[in-house]
Amino acid sequence: MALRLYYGSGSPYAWRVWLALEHKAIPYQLKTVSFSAGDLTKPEFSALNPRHKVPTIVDDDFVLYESAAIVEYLEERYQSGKTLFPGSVRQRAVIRRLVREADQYLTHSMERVLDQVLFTEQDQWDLKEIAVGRADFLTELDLFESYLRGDWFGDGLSAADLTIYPMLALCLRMEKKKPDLGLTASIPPKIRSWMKRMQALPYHDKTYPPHWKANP
Ligand SMILES: N[C@@H](CCC(=O)N[C@@H](CS)C(=O)NCC(=O)O)C(=O)O
Repeated sequence: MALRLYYGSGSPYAWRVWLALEHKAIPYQLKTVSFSAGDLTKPEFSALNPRHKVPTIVDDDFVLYESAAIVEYLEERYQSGKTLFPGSVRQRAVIRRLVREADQYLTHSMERVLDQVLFTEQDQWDLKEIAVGRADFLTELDLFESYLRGDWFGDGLSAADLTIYPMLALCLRMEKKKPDLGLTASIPPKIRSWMKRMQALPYHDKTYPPHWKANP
């Protein structure tokens, strides 16, 4: 049976895994869950992931959650398609470091803004919290800009790119709800060009969050 990916539209973590499956040309079945319908707390899903989060994969009888761990698993388990960790031992270590940095620091700043703009009623937005999160996020972007020396974050397209891109795309998407966030205008130049390369990937449009496609 094909590997199953439990996916939620708009989740940058689930998008990362979907991109990884496409990059490695691994056959998969996409099981889209609905956050609003409470699918993640239903018994069938809770039995797979006690944290009630996507992404979660089921590969034969093996269940795994946490996007970074899933991506590492896919790399080791499947030799198909292209590698997600190109380069030497040291270059691969840097890719892992970048994934950790994105998950730890970039995500933290992103979530400060996200919790307000996407998950709080507009009349209750804490504008100071948004401003602090936004400033942190831009500081992080500058650091990531300095990491980008060639076309990709690693020695070739890697797990680092597939981790960072969905996070940035989600941040820019927040401007739909709060246009004066001014994030798009503040993206540093190398990251701006890199985002265009990501958008040109053959599987970018296929994996673009369906509800964003429906409401561009
Ligand atoms: N550290 C986790 C984060 C996963 C996560 O937070 N997923 C969110 C969607 S972006 C989720 O499923 N949230 C549902 C909930 O918390 O109820 C990973 O990397 O997979």
